[in-house]
Amino acid sequence: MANKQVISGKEVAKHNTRESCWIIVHGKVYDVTDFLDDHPGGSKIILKYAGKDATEEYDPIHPPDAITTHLPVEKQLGLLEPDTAEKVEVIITDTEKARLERVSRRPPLSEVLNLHDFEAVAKLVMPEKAWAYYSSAADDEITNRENHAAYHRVWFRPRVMIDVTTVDWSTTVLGHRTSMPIYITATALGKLGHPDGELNFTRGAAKHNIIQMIPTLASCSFDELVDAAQPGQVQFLQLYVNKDRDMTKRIVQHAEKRGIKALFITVDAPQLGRREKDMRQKFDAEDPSEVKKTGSDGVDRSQGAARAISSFIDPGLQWSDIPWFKGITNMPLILKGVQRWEDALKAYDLGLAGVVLSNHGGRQLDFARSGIEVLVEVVNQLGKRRGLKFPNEKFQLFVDGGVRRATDVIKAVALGATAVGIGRPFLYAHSAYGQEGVEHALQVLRDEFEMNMRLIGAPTIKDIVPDMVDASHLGAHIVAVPEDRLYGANYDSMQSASLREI
Ligand code: 173
Repeated sequence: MANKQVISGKEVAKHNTRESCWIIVHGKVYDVTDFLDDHPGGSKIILKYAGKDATEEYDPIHPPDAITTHLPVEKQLGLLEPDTAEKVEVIITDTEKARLERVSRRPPLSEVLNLHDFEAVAKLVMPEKAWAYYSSAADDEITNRENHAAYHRVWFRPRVMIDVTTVDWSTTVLGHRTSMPIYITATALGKLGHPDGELNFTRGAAKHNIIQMIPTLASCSFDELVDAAQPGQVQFLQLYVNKDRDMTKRIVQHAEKRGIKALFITVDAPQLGRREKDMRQKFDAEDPSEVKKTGSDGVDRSQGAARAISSFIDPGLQWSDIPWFKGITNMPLILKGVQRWEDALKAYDLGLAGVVLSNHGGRQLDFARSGIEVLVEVVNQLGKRRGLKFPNEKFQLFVDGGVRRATDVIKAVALGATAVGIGRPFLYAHSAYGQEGVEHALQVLRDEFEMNMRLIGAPTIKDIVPDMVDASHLGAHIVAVPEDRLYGANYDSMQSASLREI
C-alpha cells in the first residue's frame, strides 16, 4: 500500500456509518464510503463491518486484490496498528451450531468410496450458501443433469484375454506428463468451501502428479498458487477476458512469466447464467429491496453474487480477437466452452492448440449438449474435413462436465479426448476434508483407473480406442437405463418460490 501511515483500531471504529465508512482487510485500512453503492454484493454487507475488520467475510468471495483494484489509492488509508481492531461480534446461529455438529460427525475418508460420497458429505457439512453456489446450475438445470446422464448412454465393448498384469493410465496433456488423463479444472471462489481455497488443489495435484487449471476468479491470488507449486509441477490458467484488454494482457504475460504452460480462454460466459439456487440464497439472506438495487455502475445485484462479480467479463470477445492473443503470448491457446463442431473447426483453422468441449458444468446455457456428445461430432467432422485423427498431439480435445468415475474418463478417451476436466467433485472433496479430501479423491480415481483398465482389456491409454465403446445412442436424449442412485440421491432438487414467514 502506498500509504504507510499507521491507524489505530479506535480511529477506524469512529468511521462506522454510511456517511463515513472505513473497513479493515488484511491489516489495511480502507475508506469505502464512496464505494458502498457500487459494491457488487450490496452496501448492507459492508456496513455490517463499518469501522471493523472485514477480512473473514471478505476472503472467500473476493480475489485478494479486488479491493485495491477497485478503490482509488487515496482511499487506501494506511496500516492498522496491530491487534487494535474492534472485534466483530460473532453470533453463532442455531443453524450454524447444527452444521458444526455435522462437521464433527463426518465419516472418515476410509469410508468415502467414490466421488459421489464427497458430494453427499459436502452437502451435509457445507454452509448452505457455499453449497448453493457450487451446486447451482443454469435455469432448470437440465444440462447440469444431462452432463452426467450422457455418460450412461456410452457402453463398453471390452476385450478379453489381454495381458493386463500391469496397466498404465498415465499420459501427456499438451506435452506434459500427467499420472491420469484428468486435470483439476478451474472453479471460482474456492474459499467458500475451505479456508485454504485453491491451495488444496495445488497441493493435492502435486502429490498425484496431476495438472491444475488456475481460475481467473480464484479466492487465492494467482501468485500464491504458483508459489505453492512444487518444482516442475504443471499449471494452466483459465482466463476470463476483461473489457480492459490491457488488464488481460498484464494477466496473460504475468502468467507466462511465472511458468504457466497453457491458457484456456473461457468462451461460454459472455454473461453469467441464471443460477436460481444461488439467487434464492441471496433473497433469503438479505432484504430483497437492498439486493435488487442497481449501483451507479449499472450492475444488477439481484442475481446472486457470482453474477455481480463477473461484470468485468467482455461480452464483445470474438474470433477476430484471436490474433491479438497470439501476439501477446507464446503459451498454447485453448478455447474453453466450445459446443459445436463448426467452432472447433474454426479454432483448429486459426492454429489454436485445442478446445474444451464444455458447457461450464451446466451453469451457462441450459439445453447446451454434454461435452461427451459434442466430442463425437467434433471427432467425426474434423476427421472428415481436415483428415484429423484423435487423440491428436497438435490439436487436443478436452471435455468436462458430469464426470464422476474413471469409467466416464475412459469413455471420453476412447472417443478421442486427450483428457477430461473435473471441477465440482474436487470442490466438494476440499470443502468436506480440505487437502486430504482432494488427495483422497485423486486416489479413488487412481484405483478406479487401475481396475477398469484391466476390465476393459487396455494395458495403456493408447489401447483405449473407439471400438472399445458403443456410443451409437449418445445423441438420443432418452436414458432408458437404470438411474444412477448415488448421483440421484445427491442431486439437489430445485425449489419453487414459497410464502414468506410472517
Ligand atoms: O461458473 C461460475 O460460477 C463462474 O464461472 C464465475 C464467473 C464469475 C464470477 C464467479 C463465478
